[in-house]
Amino acid sequence: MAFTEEKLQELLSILPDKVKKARKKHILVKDSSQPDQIIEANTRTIPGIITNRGCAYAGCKGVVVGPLKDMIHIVHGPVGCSYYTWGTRRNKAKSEDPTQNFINYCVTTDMQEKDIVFGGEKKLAKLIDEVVEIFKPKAISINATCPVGLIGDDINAVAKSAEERHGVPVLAFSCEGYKGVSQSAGHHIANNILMDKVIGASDKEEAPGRYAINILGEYNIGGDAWEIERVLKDIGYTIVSTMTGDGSYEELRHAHTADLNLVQCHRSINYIAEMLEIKYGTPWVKVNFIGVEGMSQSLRDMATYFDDEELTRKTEEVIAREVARVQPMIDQYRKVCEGKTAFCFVGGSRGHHYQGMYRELGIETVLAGYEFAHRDDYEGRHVIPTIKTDADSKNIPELHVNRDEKRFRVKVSPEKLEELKKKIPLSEYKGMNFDMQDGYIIVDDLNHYETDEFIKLLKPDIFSSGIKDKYVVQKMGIPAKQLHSYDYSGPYAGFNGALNFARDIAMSFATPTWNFIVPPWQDQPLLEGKMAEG
Ligand code: CFM
Ligand code: HCA
Repeated sequence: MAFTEEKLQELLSILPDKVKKARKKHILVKDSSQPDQIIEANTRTIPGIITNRGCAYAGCKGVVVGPLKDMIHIVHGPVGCSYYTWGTRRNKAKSEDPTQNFINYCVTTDMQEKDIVFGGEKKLAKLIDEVVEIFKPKAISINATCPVGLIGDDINAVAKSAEERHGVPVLAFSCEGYKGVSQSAGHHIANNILMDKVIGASDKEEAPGRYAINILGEYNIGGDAWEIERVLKDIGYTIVSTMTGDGSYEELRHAHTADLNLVQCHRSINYIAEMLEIKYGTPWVKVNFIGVEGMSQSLRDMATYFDDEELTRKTEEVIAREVARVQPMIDQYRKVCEGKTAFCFVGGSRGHHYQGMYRELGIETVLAGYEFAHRDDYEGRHVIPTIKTDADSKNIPELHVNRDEKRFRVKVSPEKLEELKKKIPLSEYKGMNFDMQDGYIIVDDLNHYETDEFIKLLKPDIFSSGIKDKYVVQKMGIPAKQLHSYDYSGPYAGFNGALNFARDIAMSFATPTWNFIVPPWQDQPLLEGKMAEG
């Protein structure tokens, strides 16, 4: 057992009682003898504790809306907020029509003191006029930052009158930063408006090809979506839209025509998946395109859903070809990685997606968690299918693809059911999503103090999280891999991505750089020691 409840109590003991009590609920020492372990999530961060979370505006504009390339995204607020979501998230996009690819622009009203005092609506309206004149975009978004809500600017009214003036759709997102407890609130706001105003807006009823899918919750960081799409197209899938990496307003309008929705990042887009099912009856499945095993399993799950001989054959053919190509090279990198340990703390889904890829490299994750996930992410099923015979279905067997508590159903013959049962394990998931050994840590909304302490106690060989803590950790002599931006490398998804990841992780162990750094606890007295001396 690497860690114990007692050690955790000790780690938290220096905190004020109220804080200690609050944090205790967000940290678990994995113990498989207790299958009902639960973690608290999606609650307000303790002020001053220094966490990695972002705000609702970051989740709406930065994450979900920002990657749509054929729209101009206006930030109504301070230039700093605009610059943050423009420069931090690695939104990558290509377009067949370069006049409709605005991904590199950073457009803002640059609110000043006088706008706060007298209101910023006129400035915003004028900016929309300029944007239409200069760029002629397919559509425009207005994204509210904190001051907009505080002073009461009515962005919906500005959007409506601009729409009438120019005949261009203007979507207003009331995603003021302070809404909710993290960027998660912003995902929800973005999902609602995209569903309300964009998805399904075209009058097309048929998908443009066979096996039509949408890839939801895939943001093309480092080109991930391009690698996934390469493989899916090769197998024969028709990709109606990707939400929202390298995505477009135009594509989104037809998204309702797909046969199946894939959900890569459940946290940020489950709302759209749910609404598409309710409104259009499109089923959805969780996928995980990270790692050779994750990718292969997800492709097989998709083929099982479509239940088509040709598609299944092609799926197996592509998996065999790709694995034969990348696995021997990954195995070489694995030799450098084997036996090492990692921390894997990311936003709302990569915390568990990357745990699988680490395992494929022989690296054990000793601490994992999410910045802002909800309990259904911690407890949700990793991937999918179960088969049950539904009492309501009058004994007609149905294939139930299970996600969280809900299921979608496809009627199948009894013979087909028997055949499928052999392929799909019957399982009911209970417990944590993180597949960790006993004694390791699952932590929600990790903060600066806990990062320091867990590193000292668990001494991971690699730390993976984001820009905010990367450099603190590297100065301790521990390689830090950003799993948000991939440290400007990538893609990391799909088969080629798994190879890139293996190479980058092996490189971070092999570099001689670490020999030049001595962690402070090895050559300096600890704080208590210093105080005792003084
Ligand atoms: Fe989903 Fe994301 Fe993530 Fe996320 Fe993010 Fe991101 Fe992330 Mo940074 S949508 S939850 S809000 S997978 S921006 S592409 S890397 S925290 S783990
Ligand atoms: C955000 C975006 C972010 C930040 C990354 C990081 C991203 O939360 O606003 O902290 O390193 O992936 O770009 O999550």
